Amino acid sequence: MTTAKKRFSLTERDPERSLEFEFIRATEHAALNCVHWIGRGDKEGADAAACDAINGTFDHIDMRGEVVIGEGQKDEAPGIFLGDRLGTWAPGSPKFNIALDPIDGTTNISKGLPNSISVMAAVIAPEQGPAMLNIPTFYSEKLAYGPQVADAMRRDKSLAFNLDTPVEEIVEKTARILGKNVHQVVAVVLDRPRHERIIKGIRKMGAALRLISDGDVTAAIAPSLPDSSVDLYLGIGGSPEGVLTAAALRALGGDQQLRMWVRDDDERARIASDPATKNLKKIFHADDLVMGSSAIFCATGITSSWLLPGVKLVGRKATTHSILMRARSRTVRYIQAVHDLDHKTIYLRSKTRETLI
Ligand code: VTB
Repeated sequence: MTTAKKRFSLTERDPERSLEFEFIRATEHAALNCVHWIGRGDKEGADAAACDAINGTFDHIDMRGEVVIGEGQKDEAPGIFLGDRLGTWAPGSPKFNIALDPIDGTTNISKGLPNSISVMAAVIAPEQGPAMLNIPTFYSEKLAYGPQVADAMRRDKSLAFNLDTPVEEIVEKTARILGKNVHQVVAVVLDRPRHERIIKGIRKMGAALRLISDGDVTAAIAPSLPDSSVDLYLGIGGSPEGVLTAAALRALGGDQQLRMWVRDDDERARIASDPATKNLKKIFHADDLVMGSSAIFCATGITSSWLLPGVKLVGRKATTHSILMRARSRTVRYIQAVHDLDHKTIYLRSKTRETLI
């Protein structure tokens, strides 16, 4: 009797273990619900469909989820925002802090381009304060690299680099750490005029540059994936995306340096009263952004990326590819699911009953 009770209490003591699979359902449903928006030139339509599915899925899950990092800050698009509640909020149900981006890469979806995912991170809510840092600036400078580089920098200070290091030196040190020639180092950068200096530096060194149009969560995780062939991610991108990336890196073992980047005087004035602005110059690492030992990261591919293949529709079957990881155990699960669209129903918040996709 006592033994049986103990066995069941594992899930009670560690609600991540069972709820993590509900998170995957939410991103799967978001991906499935926005698949018909691919290529239709309507970012908002796709985003609204993804949010509807995420909200609808959580409306049936007993948990108390508070969104501590949402979207909308940057795009002013439809979204799930800071302070929103996910789950039934049944009394006594597990309490989580949640960061999410129903779609990272809405422009890519609207154009039918690769590299879009539905992504979220969750951390068991601490007694005090959020478990994930809500960065008040729209953008941050980012520099992400894999576990081998992170470990080498910790061991040998002469190999270390940071956001202030000239890009040429970053590339050269990365090559040295990885035992590669400089021209074999692969660096990913968002294709934006603000990155002219970084792009020039990478090209000058003869390293391999991969410019992307949007979606830097997958790009910043890529160096920590064993088979991505990407070594570095550099540049200025969305701050919430940086925190989502940090949750993944806590489970994969790589790292990301992040520093707030103020766009203009209007933004400086807008955030002036935010206590976080005392850290404007600080370089954060993954474990400063996502704190504590409990962190779940999950994502489902919508269109294909370094991280995940996109949704594949063949006849009445849809195949989704997702990744689910926990920082505590460092387990990385790849979950491929085949959905029979004649039978598959999902909950949408906009509808009162389960609907076919
Ligand atoms: C960044 C990046 C995102 O949009 O925020 C980018 O982090 C926006 O950059 O992953 P611009 O404002 O310069 O267009 C994404 O690529 C997609 O939301």
